[in-house]
Amino acid sequence: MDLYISPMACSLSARITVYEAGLEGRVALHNVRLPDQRLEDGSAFAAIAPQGRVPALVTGEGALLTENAAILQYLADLAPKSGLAPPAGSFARSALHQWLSFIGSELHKLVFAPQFSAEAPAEARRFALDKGLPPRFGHLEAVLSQGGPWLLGGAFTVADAYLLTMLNWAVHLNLDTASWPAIEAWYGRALERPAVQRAMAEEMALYKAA
Ligand SMILES: N[C@@H](CCC(=O)N[C@@H](CS)C(=O)NCC(=O)O)C(=O)O
Repeated sequence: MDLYISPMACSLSARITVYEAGLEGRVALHNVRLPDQRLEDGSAFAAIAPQGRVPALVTGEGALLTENAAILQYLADLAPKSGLAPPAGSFARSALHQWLSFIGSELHKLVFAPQFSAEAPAEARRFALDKGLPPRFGHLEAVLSQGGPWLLGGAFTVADAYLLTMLNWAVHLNLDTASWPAIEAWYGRALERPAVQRAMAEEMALYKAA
């Protein structure tokens, strides 16, 4: 199957998932140049994924799957023993879904997406950081300081992989995260994982070369 991603975007979480799950032999990774919506061979990304957003996954049967939350769970389910997603039907699986939704809507789109949009007015960016971020990171901080080490407790899941991309962006934006020590500690733990280090090193190299 084919996975379409772009360096240091939210799709980094899908690359991490591929490495955490040991799926390298089953999933081919393709780099998408988001600014011109082209693949590395110059062809149009829209021919694969008409919405033009990463990640996008094309299964061996040729079916297109979009939306990070769906793709991450699909990949995790290919390697159930990895523990990257709890079994379908369990409460823990719904808790995973809860975190993927929280990260995708409350953090990714509400807080961080405006920071990287050339069209977002400065006031919208400021509002997202000043009013949007603190209560949401506050919620995360409370959960991580009472539980952990990972979002769902003992096992690193695809929700942690997705959250990592948010923290990478926070660092990139030079946000002061000192008020959220449990989040900082969680980020430090995540960065120690070999799959995370490998994925980050590869994507940083691609990002700098772009
Ligand atoms: N709702 C989508 C959003 C994905 C998304 O926003 N991807 C960004 C990169 S982090 C993207 O492809 N942006 C390019 C664009 O919107 O033109 C998901 O959860 O997968």
